[in-house]
Amino acid sequence: MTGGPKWLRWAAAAAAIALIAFLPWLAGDRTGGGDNAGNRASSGLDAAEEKRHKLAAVRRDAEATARLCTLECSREFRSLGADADGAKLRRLLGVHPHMAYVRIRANGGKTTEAGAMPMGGNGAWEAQLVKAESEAKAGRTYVSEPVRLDGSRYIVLGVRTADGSGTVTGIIRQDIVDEVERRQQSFLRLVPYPPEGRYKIESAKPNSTEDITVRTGEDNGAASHYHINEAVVRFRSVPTDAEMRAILKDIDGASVRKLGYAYVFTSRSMEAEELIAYFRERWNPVYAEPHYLYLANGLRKRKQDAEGAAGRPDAADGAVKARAENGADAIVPNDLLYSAYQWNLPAIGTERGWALSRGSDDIVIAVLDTGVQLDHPDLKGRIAEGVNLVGEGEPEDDVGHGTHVAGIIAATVNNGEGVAGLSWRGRIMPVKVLDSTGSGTTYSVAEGIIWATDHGADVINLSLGNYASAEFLHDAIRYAYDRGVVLVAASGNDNTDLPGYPAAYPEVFAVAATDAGDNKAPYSNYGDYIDAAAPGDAIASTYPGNQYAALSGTSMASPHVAALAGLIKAVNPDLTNGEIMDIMRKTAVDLGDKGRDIYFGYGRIDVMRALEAAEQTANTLGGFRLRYERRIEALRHRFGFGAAE
Ligand SMILES: [Ca+2]
Ligand SMILES: [Ca+2]
Repeated sequence: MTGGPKWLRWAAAAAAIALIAFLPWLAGDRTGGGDNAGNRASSGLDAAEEKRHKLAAVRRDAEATARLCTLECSREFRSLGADADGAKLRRLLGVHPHMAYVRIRANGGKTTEAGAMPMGGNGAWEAQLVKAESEAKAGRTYVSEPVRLDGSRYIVLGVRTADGSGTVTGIIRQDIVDEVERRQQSFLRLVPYPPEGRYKIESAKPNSTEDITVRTGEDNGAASHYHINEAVVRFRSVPTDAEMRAILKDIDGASVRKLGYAYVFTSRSMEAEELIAYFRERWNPVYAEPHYLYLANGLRKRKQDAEGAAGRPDAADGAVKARAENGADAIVPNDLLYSAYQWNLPAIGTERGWALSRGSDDIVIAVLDTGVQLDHPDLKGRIAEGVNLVGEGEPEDDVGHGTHVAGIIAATVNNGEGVAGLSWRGRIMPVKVLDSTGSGTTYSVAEGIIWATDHGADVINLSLGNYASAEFLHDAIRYAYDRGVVLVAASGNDNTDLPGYPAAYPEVFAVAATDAGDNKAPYSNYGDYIDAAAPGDAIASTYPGNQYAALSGTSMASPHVAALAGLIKAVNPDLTNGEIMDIMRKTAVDLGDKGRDIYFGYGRIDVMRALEAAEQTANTLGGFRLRYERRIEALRHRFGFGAAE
């Protein structure tokens, strides 16, 4: 999945600030935003309370993830018949490597098994399995208490097959629960993240290189991270070869990389501060700045079978039940985990919105993140060509964050399995800009934004951020915005009003997180740059290893908005990115203090209201001529013909 010639032009060089995925955060008690409005310095939680909320969120996410895992495995077990042979069982274990051992006992007594009991098996496992079989035979689902063994967590599960022909029992490895807990501690920044020194990066006060030390997760709230020996420079005119040689000599240069308008210089001996001073004194640049680190907070358009442009529901979508709700039709999908866990979709009017549109095959939403599990069964057919900008090979997810974000947008709806995404149609473009630690540089993020734009993304989701504003990143944002892309970003998980970037750039739609009671999520960042809020608490979605996990964080809120932007564009492809953002703001449900406020922006997004507004523009955006002109204009922006830079 590498790019074409256009990409090579951008890739000719290299650079670096780090962005971190804003991962999961927490929920719990209701903390109303309204009564705190006007208090810019605090959202009413002190550090200890914030930490307590975050720990509770991590615990809840882990527990919910264990339940999702158990429920999915039960479904797989139940769907087996007692006549399934060993080969079929082994295939099941191949798809679900967390199923360590499975056996079927037919009513007649015939036994089929696959896999191996952990630690070679012993009497304790056998006793649990026999108990599970006896419960299952009586028609009860059996789930054991978690068993800890050799660093892993297991449960024993037993069910009766759906056709009543026998029982299926097994030993399930639930390492995903520990992993979610561990990752969430980083993403909610309960622990210092990323580890100091990982990239030769020091923590700094925002927009300065004054060193501070990050000792606790709390310190992250005021920290930026940058490369010690690097600086990003945009010159007023492109340096000649001779000038570039002189610069490299002056700075004891190890390398220089170019992306877009900027250069990233690496010195063998000079530190960022000295490098910046040198460039400012000698070269009068547009800007010279540190190369920051960003942290997770979380083209080709291949035409699939065609459908109406607006993706209107049709009979081919199958067994979806409609129910009357507030006078409008609502659509309830059959995905296994939907009704019990996906509070976030009905909470924002998604079910009623689907009666208006379920998306379009033409829409591509880029997920700039840790990659995506490309063959996850609930994302099958929903992945467009992507790219890995932080390593070799495919943009596979080695963290979990990106796969979770992708599922919120596009997990296959109404396939009886796993979860439902917000859009039934359209595809995810996986752009891996964060590495196995969940962090990436300004360079990789800027590179990802430009790559996605050049390869046809309609929307870019950025569940990542840093408290430093980098002109270098802002250039890339403007590049995408000027070409019609809708950019959506998470505000961050430090419960601070310090503006985070890219969310706080004016071209970017900034998303705060709410819980199931429409309260501000205790961890969610806030400020006057927030555009809207979306659900971020205990959100169920896809996870690597063909699994499902519940995570919390503004990283989970942002993809709800990215998906909505895609649905709006499906309803009316002629809308500009600015108009799509306006529709999402104007149709948001006001929360907290009346009108726009620092916790919810314009309010919590509403899919139904937004799609209704988009339909109205489709009906009134007068006539063929205007539409024709807009399409030409959009093409001109996208491909640059005749455009002024
Ligand atoms: Ca599904
Ligand atoms: Ca409000």
